[in-house]
Amino acid sequence: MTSHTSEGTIAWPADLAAEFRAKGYWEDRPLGAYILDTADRLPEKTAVVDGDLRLTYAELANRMDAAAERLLQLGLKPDDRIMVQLPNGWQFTVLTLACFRAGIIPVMALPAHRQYELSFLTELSEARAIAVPDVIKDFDHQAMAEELAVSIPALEIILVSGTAKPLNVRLEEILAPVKDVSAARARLDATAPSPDSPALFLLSGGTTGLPKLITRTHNDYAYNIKACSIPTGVTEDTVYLGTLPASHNFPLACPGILGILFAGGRTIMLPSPEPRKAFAAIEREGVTLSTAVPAVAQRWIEYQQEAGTSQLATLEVLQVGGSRLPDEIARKVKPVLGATLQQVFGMAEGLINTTRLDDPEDVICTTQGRPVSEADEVRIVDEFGEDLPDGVPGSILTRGPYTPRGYYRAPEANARAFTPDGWYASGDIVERRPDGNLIVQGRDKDMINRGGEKISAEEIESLVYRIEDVTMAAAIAMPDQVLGERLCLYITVKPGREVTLEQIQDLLRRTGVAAFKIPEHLVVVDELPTTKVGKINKKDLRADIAERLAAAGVH
Ligand code: OOB
Repeated sequence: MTSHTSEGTIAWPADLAAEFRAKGYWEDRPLGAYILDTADRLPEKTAVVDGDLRLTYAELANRMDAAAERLLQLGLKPDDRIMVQLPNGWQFTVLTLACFRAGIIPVMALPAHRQYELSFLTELSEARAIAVPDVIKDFDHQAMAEELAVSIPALEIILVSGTAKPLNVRLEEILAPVKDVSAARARLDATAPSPDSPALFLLSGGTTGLPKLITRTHNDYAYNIKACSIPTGVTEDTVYLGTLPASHNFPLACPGILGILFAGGRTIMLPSPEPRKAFAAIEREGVTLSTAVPAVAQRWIEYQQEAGTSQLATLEVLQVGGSRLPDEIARKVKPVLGATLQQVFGMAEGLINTTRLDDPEDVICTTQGRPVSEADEVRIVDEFGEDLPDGVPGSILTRGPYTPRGYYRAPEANARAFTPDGWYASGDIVERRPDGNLIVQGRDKDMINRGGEKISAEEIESLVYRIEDVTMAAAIAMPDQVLGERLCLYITVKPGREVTLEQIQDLLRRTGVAAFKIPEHLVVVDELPTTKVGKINKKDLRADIAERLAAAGVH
């Protein structure tokens, strides 16, 4: 492991790596090889559907290899990074697979990210290319990419899906098929990336400051995908609807789009979970499996209760995760949507827990399940790191064959989030039941979970301090009926000054911060409560906002 990116990556200890191989968790194959296998086995079967466009496995594999070669011809080299900011569509899938084949590392940005996040991620990853759509909902992603390239000289190549300006590269040309792919395939096979090397960078939910990059290797990610496919019951008959942003680990690989492509099923790519369109896609394609965050599951339930459609007849399983699913909503999934609920408590850093499809109703509706692999190690500990008995909530620690040992180039964050012997502390407060199922009870990380999108409180606070009249700022989670949580900001201001929510929102928008991170509620106070050691007491603030909401009649 001598590549540029592997230097910033903490590898698993050699003895463990050997054990993961011996036990068959790591198969030492690059991710692209699994797709080629499926294409050999089921060439004529439909792999990817996006609106009217349908790609068979043979066509998908053809485009994957053709695109991999074209990316290399553009001047990208194995181990180079490419920022990927694309909505759910066939282009996302083909580009991602092409990167895996060429050994180019996609950095999985979110469609909602803006200048602020993208410039940080581009610099941290030293990306040489970026792939964006032209315009989405009036926002000009191409112009944003061009601005990024001006301020970051290393970013040389702009790929644009849709209409590309003359100096940029049209993504669809890169992703086009070739007549005969065999020569390209042979060349790519000969230079296939090492299975131990980074395959992609996922983004951390972020507890401190800006997002961190999580290196996922071919070996560990392939195992993530395979291990998740078992409890979800993926086969070549699975028809999967992906509506959550595909750059999230959950719809990408748990088992997600990649799991379905490994198994020979069919994936339907849809850029939004809006029920009318999602239900129509489910009916048209005979979708059997989909993935939602709790807010989306709730929307689907409400829509189905109102509209009483017969469009969900084929839907067998709905996976729900990303934030805590309230038990009351969990109980409605089967009766209203007709699908078996699978709760998923996972993280881009690795560990995935799921309920099993044949679990008793009580487990499915009130727990977040158990690890997908027998090799996942989970401990629940108190504040001194001592193991707690079942039934007592504590901090979760985890290790395993698909849970990396550290963030990319982030020694400080690593010192905080990883123990010296490689346990990752996700910051979730979890109770383990005697039957092994986990219940997420809360968290001790300074993060807001807005309908599954994670917001670091510290990141927002540091931006708000750019307003001179703000003397203290604290971002906290405010309970919300729809999203579970929204971002609420408490501030104190200089005497005689006034700072409004609009002013703060405006500043963040101008800074180019993703819309989901913009505070939705502001409370200006004379003083912020502090703890004994002088830190802002966020527990008191959360109680305060709950009281204020109750007083205002919001439940
Ligand atoms: C998923 O991944 P991330 O990296 O966006 O966020 C991870 C964090 C967890 O540490 C936890 O705080 C929260 O999201 N979370 C849940 C949860 N699932 C995730 N909290 C309560 N209940 C759940 N079911 O969110 C993610 C990655 C892969 C699969 C599923 C979710």
